[in-house]
Amino acid sequence: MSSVFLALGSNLDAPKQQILSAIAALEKDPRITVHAVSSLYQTPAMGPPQDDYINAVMHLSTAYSARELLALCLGLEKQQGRIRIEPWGPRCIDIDILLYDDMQYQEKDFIVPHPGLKERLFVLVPLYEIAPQWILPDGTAIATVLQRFGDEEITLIRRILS
Ligand code: PH2
Ligand code: MG
Ligand code: MG
Repeated sequence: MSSVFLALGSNLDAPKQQILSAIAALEKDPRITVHAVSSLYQTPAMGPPQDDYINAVMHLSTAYSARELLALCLGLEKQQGRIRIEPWGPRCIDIDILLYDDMQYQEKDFIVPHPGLKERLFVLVPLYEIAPQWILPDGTAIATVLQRFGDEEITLIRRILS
């Protein structure tokens, strides 16, 4: 079994419901055991001007390989009606693999850990909530990464539902 953290994000078509549906679908999968789900956070959009996002992070164990899990996540996005228009544009659901064990993998279509992990407070804050002691594959603690950000920025990541 592998230990995985996923990031979920939505800012279209009832974002809160989109996140909860994706979590429910993952919980139902017989090859996935969910250990923890963060609170839901309302976060300012990174990228072109658009509505705020709802973001969350979950921790699970799975028998799926990283590639299998990626395919599953993309399938769930499709099932929930995601249409890819612009790279950083609004989306009804985005499910990203943040960490897969201590894997460090870099291909054109798939990079683990997620390349934005250390720069995105909308990922770091929920990740820290459920895994405050976690060490990233490069040896950095999540807590240390978070310390680089100011309190003002961090307060923009608003917990809305625990
Ligand atoms: N996802 C993006 C682009 N910008 N901004 C926030 N706040 N949350 C996201 O999940 C997000 C984003 C592309 O994946
Ligand atoms: Mg994605
Ligand atoms: Mg993403």
